[in-house]
Amino acid sequence: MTPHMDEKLEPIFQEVIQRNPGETEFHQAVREVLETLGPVLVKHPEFTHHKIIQRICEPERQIIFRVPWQDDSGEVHINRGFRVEFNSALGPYKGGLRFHPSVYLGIIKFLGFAQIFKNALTGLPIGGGKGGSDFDPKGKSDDEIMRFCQSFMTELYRHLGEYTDVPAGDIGVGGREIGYMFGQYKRITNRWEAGVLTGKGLDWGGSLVRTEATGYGATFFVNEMLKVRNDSFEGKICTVSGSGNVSIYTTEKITELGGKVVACSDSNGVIYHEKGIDLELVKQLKEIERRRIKDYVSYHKDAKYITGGNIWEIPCQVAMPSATQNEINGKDAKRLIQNGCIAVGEGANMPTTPEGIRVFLDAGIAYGPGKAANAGGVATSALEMQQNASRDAWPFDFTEKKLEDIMINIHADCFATAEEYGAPNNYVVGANIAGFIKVAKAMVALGLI
Ligand code: NDP
Ligand code: 2IT
Repeated sequence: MTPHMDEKLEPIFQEVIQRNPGETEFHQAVREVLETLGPVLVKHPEFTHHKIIQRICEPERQIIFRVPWQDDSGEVHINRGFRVEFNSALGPYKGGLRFHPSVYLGIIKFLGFAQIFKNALTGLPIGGGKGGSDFDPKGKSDDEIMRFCQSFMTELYRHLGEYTDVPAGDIGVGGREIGYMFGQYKRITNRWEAGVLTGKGLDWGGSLVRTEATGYGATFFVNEMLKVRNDSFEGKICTVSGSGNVSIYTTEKITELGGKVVACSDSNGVIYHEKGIDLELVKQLKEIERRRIKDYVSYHKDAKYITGGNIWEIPCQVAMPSATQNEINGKDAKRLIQNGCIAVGEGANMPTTPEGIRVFLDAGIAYGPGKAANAGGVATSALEMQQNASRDAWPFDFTEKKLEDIMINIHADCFATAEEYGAPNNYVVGANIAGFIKVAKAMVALGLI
């Protein structure tokens, strides 16, 4: 099915482009959602009457600020900080912070927009938001990271709160950065307010399973798509791009479910290890020593490092993009299909271009879009907020089971919604419509705000 924009929605989309010039990733994310909403407006004329689409495309609040900091030699640097508080109909703004040199408003807005529908799909009380900075953490000392995080929070704190806006990690932001930001928030506000950030350390308010949640959740989602096709991970050859948080725990869960991950990557190159990726080594290199993935081959002589390589050229049955946006284009998607790929689950946000998505949908493979497949991370953040609110800490297995149940429900919701709207097996249609309807109904109920 080739998506096309409904004639009522086309002028709304054109207005979004005009009002947000140059924000190409934001336009892409809005187009992907609006292309699926035509039939919803037929069933729900009240959404048109209340201008829900126009309202949902305009963030409730956008904050852009200066982040000055000093490096170890005393030189001053200026970065730009962002927080886009997109929609709070269902709960406090919730979504990660990304530190990467490519960050600008268009990236934060695409992530924030997708987050609204993703968070709604979890069924938990969280609105949508996203933030970050064009700061590049690569090569920075621990002290430099701390000073940057403190400066970032010195402005951001006034916009946060457990009932207002609750950030977490994303690219370039993990437990270390959340720690420095939590410390600065506590110092400025004089409040030990656990619920203000998620992804905290286990000794100071964090939740078991949050570190693993996005990768585990994405794998559970793909497992559900495979089950529908009377299939499983057992014996499947898989490739998982990236080598950060999402990639690592996707690989861990795939392996537990009987699959074999033969390749991972970073922005410089690809590791191919036919025997199966040695995950303990990847954890040691990336989580502890903060090194590059190319160092993997100095420990495994039978593995190959392909400088500047394209991981999607490696034959696999299941592909799980877990690095960044637009990492699979139309050509990559065709190559994956030709090589026998039967399932794609997006751990990353918007990793497949519109052309790539078309190829997957036309081929009829199991394609799980990010806002459904990677919702396990933010869902477990919401479980962390529940534990913080009750000053409780749940055991690992209990929390993992909750995560698995949430992913099973999201899959079932997307699957049923796609059928209901005449697009069976199309999880793009299912995820966009199911997520949108939950938010739209709440927006109608809350009045014109
Ligand atoms: P990490 O910072 O832990 O890891 C990011 C990985 O992706 C690294 O291997 C990095 O390589 C690679 N990467 C990042 N940017 C690029 C780029 N422009 N080109 C090529 N490779 C790149 O981040 P996460 O694992 O947390 O995030 C990965 C993806 O998952 C993102 O799309 C994020 O939005 C999404 N996500 C994350 C969630 C979470 O809970 N953390 C939840 C839901 C989605 P290098 O080191 O070379 O930069
Ligand atoms: O994209 C995402 O869902 C995240 N980076 C996680 C957000 C969160 O608040 O846990």
